[in-house]
Amino acid sequence: MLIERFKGNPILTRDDVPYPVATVHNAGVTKYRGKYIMIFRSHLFNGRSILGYAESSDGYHFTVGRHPFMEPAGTGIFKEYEEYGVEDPRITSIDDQFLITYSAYSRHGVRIGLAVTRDFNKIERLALITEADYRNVVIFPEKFDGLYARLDRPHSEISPWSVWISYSPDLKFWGNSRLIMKPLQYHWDEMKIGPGAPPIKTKRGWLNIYHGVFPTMDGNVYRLGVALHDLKDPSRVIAVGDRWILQPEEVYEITGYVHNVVFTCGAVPEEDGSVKIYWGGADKVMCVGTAKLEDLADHCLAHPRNPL
Ligand code: BMA
Repeated sequence: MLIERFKGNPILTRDDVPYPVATVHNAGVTKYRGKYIMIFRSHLFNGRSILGYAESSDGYHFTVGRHPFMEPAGTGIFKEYEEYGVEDPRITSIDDQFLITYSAYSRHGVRIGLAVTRDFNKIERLALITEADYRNVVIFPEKFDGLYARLDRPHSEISPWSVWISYSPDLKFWGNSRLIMKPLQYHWDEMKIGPGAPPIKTKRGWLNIYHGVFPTMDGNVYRLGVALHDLKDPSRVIAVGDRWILQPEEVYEITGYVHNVVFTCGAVPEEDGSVKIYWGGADKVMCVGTAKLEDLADHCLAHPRNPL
């Protein structure tokens, strides 16, 4: 097993939240001042989502903040595009600040918002950084030739749900976009793939832990896979591991708000070469497991497939 599930899973449920929510899932996680900070998604009882805050000293036992962290904006352009809710946050630490990307839902579709914080107390919405029909934007924690880089996942009928890369000088304007990874027909991720956790730097390349979806008669199954990107040029995918690294197996992954889902928005690398991978179980609870970064890189290289 590449990923060892924490025995105390699920680590966070709606019962841990001091305000009324139906779910706790798909959380971005990072470290700040020696603490693990988790920004999680919750469905309200009207089916729309908000983001909550939790913190932990060991990465396993989290305490939830008394109030929501982010709710749909009340003013300006963000109000118009977040009307239906904010979802699936990813956190990247870069330049002494934390960048939080999130899906902004509205009557115009889904696009990506970018908020910035230095202390998880004061948050500023910087920009809406995609048009509609984008989800799953993860920003690299380093710049490349002076440019920020992100993986994202636009959708079109001709080339459905594939992974692209884009660059930006200022986090607001993004370009030089290119498709770099596609779903593979009749494989576990044949229907959709999308970036999961913000990429993690290892000696052998950037690890991109992503999700893949397979359609079945019983609905879609969400699993996790991993790909390795070149350290200097992340648009170059060195290898995509052909086999999944995690699939719904435990009761809290098989049944919940949406059945058969493991979905990651965050993973925290540790100094000992391990990584804590966080995932939502069945869109209802938060889970964690550990893996070795070396093993994940080996997995990509041992069973590689063509990214395109
Ligand atoms: C995707 C997103 C995720 C969710 C997944 C499974 O389309 O909505 O937030 O975890 O479906 O329901």
